[in-house]
Amino acid sequence: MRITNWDRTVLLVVDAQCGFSELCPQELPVPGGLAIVPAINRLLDLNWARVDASQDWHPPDHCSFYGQRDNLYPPHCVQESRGAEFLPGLRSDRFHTIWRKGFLRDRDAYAITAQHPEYVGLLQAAHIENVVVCGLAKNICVFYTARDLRKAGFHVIIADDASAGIDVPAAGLYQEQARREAEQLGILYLNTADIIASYLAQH
Ligand code: VGL
Ligand code: ZN
Repeated sequence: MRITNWDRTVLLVVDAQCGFSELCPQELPVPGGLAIVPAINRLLDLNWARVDASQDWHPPDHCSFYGQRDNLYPPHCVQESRGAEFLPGLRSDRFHTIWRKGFLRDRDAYAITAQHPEYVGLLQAAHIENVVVCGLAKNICVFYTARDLRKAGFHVIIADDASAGIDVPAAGLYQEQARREAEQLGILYLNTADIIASYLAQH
């Protein structure tokens, strides 16, 4: 598979935050979360039409936290806390826009599209055709983001080795299931090296 029209291709880095890594074991550590930084940085080195990032940004009493309404997750990515920071070494200076989400106590937003429905229209107005999605967690926020964008009509690629996932049985979220559903929707999984090869072939 070759990505064409690089001037119509966006990179979207999802929730590449300490709270989803081994650095915050009491939050939602995704195995291999820290290790995806070099691959994301290699993608960030390419010349994209836009580079967007989402950032989980919860109040301390967010409804998804243990003891709150939905009781699904340990407290994670609390506003202004270490867990909410981007992963160390991540070239976040390359982000054009950071889209915070999950900041309303009573509403969760896994995807940028859930919190910011105008994002799709913004991409359409810029004549974007392809979105490469990477980050954490591959089967949760990356998956829901990719799904929504695919349903909105974009070609969507998940950068496999620039993402890491985790099964969360309490929330009914499984890696295998997400991948199957994504592939059924026509979402492609490509490794960073293949994405870069495709880029170099056209530059
Ligand atoms: C996420 C669970 C709760 C994610 C965010 O970024 O994948 N997962 N909040
Ligand atoms: Zn969250």
